Amino acid sequence: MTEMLLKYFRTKQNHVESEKTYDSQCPFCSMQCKMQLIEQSIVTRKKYTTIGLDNPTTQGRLCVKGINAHQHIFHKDRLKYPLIKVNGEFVRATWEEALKVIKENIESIQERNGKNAMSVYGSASITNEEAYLLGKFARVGLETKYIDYNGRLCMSSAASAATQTFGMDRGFTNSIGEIPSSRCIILAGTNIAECQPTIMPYFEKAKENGAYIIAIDPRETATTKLADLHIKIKPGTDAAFANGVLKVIIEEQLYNESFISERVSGFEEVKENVTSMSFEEIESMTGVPIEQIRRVAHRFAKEETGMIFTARGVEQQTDGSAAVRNFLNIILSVGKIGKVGCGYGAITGQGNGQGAREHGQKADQLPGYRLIENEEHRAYIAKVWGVNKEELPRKGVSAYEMFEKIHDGDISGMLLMCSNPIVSNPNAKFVEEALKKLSFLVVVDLFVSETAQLADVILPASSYLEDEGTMTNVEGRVTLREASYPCPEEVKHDWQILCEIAHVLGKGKYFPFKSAEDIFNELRVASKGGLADYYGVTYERLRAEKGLLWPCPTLEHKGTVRLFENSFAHSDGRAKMVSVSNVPLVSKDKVSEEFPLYLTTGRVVSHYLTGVQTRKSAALAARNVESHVEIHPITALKYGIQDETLVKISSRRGSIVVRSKWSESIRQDTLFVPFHWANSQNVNFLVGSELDPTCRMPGFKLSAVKISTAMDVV
Ligand SMILES: Nc1nc2c(c(=O)[nH]1)N[C@H]1C(S)=C(S)[C@@H](COP(=O)(O)OP(=O)(O)OC[C@H]3O[C@@H](n4cnc5c(=O)[nH]c(N)nc54)[C@H](O)[C@@H]3O)O[C@H]1N2
Ligand SMILES: Nc1nc2c(c(=O)[nH]1)N[C@H]1C(S)=C(S)[C@@H](COP(=O)(O)OP(=O)(O)OC[C@H]3O[C@@H](n4cnc5c(=O)[nH]c(N)nc54)[C@H](O)[C@@H]3O)O[C@H]1N2
Ligand code: SF4
Ligand SMILES: [Mo]
Repeated sequence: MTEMLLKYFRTKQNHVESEKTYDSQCPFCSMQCKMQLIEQSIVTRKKYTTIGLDNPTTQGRLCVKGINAHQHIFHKDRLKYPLIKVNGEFVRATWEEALKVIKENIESIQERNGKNAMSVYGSASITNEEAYLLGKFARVGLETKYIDYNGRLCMSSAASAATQTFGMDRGFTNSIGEIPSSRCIILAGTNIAECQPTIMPYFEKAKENGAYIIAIDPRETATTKLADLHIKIKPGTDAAFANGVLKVIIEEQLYNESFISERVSGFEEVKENVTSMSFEEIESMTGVPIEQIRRVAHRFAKEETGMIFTARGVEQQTDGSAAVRNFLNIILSVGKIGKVGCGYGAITGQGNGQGAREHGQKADQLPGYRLIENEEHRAYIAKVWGVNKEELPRKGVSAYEMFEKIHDGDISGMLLMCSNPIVSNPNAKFVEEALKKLSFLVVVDLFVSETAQLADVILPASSYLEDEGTMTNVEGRVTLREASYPCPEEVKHDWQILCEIAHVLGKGKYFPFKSAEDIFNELRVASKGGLADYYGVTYERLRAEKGLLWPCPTLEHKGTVRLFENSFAHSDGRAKMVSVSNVPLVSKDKVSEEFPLYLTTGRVVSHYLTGVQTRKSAALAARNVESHVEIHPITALKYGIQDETLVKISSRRGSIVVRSKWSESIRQDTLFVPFHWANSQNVNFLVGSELDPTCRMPGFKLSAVKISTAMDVV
């Protein structure tokens, strides 16, 4: 028997004929865990395993998505050559054919309807080099003002809040390693345990060190379990909650007078605002007892150190930007910033959610956080790009508003790179109709996503294993993603694709790049002197120093670990507090007799965004094969909903059918549906089109809905 076993293992081992390893970074969230793919050749097949690699941010950890990331890359449905739609069917094409169709269509659209009739929709899952190049491609290659990207749906509230309050937006004001030194941590609308799992040890360590952790979420989650105090807030009322905390801090004189007088403006205005409010009003709006509000204020103000983190629960609201500013007001009022263990963190979402919002993909932006409407900024970038300042287009509109422009007839062509907007945008039916109206749509993707199905041309892009480039992670650390796996068949890198399209459009001289590093070296110069200054960052340094936190303005500069130690980024050096109303400027969807429940949306650990990638991964798909609605059993009984049955959820905009999941962890007035599934399970059919007036963020986290068993309504 032993001999048989030995023989079995020996033969099994012998089967491994060769082994190769490839270093990369996970294609999913902002932690950007460093990883290695091990490829073993075993007689007729290949075996793949992913392991974590040590690095300063994630220290070799991986979560379930990272461990299984390679599965979608080797999936049979991966796009391997260009496709052109002929009579409604996709047919295989050569790159020459695809580029010819693209050239003819873009030229004819722009001749007919002007340069701005073409648009570009980008992504924060591409590298810094590609995000930078996409901005340049729109302004110089297509000469259109219409470019925006999926980060508008993700980071725009936090970004605009930090810019307005601090004068500058880098998600984390401190390095991630400072979290364990914080004595009081507020986690507002973030589910890090499922969404950035490898960050958890920093918070666990803080807790071991005695930190008091407060989590604000309408649901109990794996994250709220870590907390000492869970504030089970009514969705959409974080701004009012923060006003309550400020009111206690101000009325009980827990604020830091010297910090305010030396480093802050606007305090008096905030004081007046919260003094005019009543605790009763705040309690009834938020559903949070005054006692809890008081406990938060006391703890945060009195502990030696404290940090606040926000994510999409607070931010994806039509007053998301104001709500974040109100949390920043709390930090400023007690002077907890610019010191060890004191600061703010917007928990960035996508892999390059930070870097992709800095270098010109946004409608109003040029590289290095420069502004497209600022004459000096235009002049500087025009010079770097070798064009006339006057030739640079002006600012365009936000992601969702581009779909409105299509309906209005202003935009008739789009190049879409690395996004699936008919699943991820609010008012999804309207977005789908817009894309169908386009006379020409090019989609660059790894797969034929739901959106790609509507394209005229689909171009196959390389993945995280194949495409080298830099990504700026959750803490603002620029990292070099090594990637050396060969591109399958005719797949090309996103940056190569942009260069090739620019060439056929006669703009090749502006896009002479032969490698990602070439592009990075131009980005360095373009960002020089801007707020997000990468000039001192080089590939060589990134390899040697394991990443650098920006701003890093010179080759000798060590990178900036902690921001705002002595002054803020506004010209007077002060942070700007601002008074925030409990009632948002753009009214939120209201519950009524017909639509009596709040719906909020978000994520589960095993799937990523619209699920195009993770639904292709057998190990991940098996964990959640379909969508679901979390519903409190008492609410379920009220509406006759059994556990594990199909239910219909409707809002004023549409309906979906998903499976019920009873859970006592959610508020009785609230439902939760993840957004990783399409078609009849696409929760964005329910979400409305109202946008935050400051940053144009949609209100993904709040809709008024009704629920019934699917049978009742069929
Ligand atoms: N597994 C997984 N990880 C991911 C992603 C993914 O799709 N899947 N996506 C990545 C991306 S791009 C992003 S942006 C991040 C998102 O990361 P998170 O923002 O942490 O994720 P969400 O689940 O969208 O929302 C967080 C929490 O907000 C709560 N919430 C809902 N409404 C409210 C409210 O009104 N107030 C408060 N205080 N809380 C509320 C929800 O119950 C939820 O638990 O995750 C990244 N990581
Ligand atoms: N209801 C609701 N809706 C939401 C949210 C929510 O919480 N609730 N969250 C919002 C947020 S935070 C975000 S970030 C958005 C994101 O939503 P989307 O922008 O739609 O993002 P993905 O689903 O990741 O789509 C990425 C597409 O690009 C492809 N892809 C992956 N890697 C590459 C690459 O390297 N190159 C190219 N060319 N293609 C690639 C994938 O196959 C996929 O089809 O969704 C938003 N929508
Ligand atoms: S999904 Fe995020 S936490 Fe998980 S392995 Fe990838 S980068 Fe790391
Ligand atoms: Mo996101």
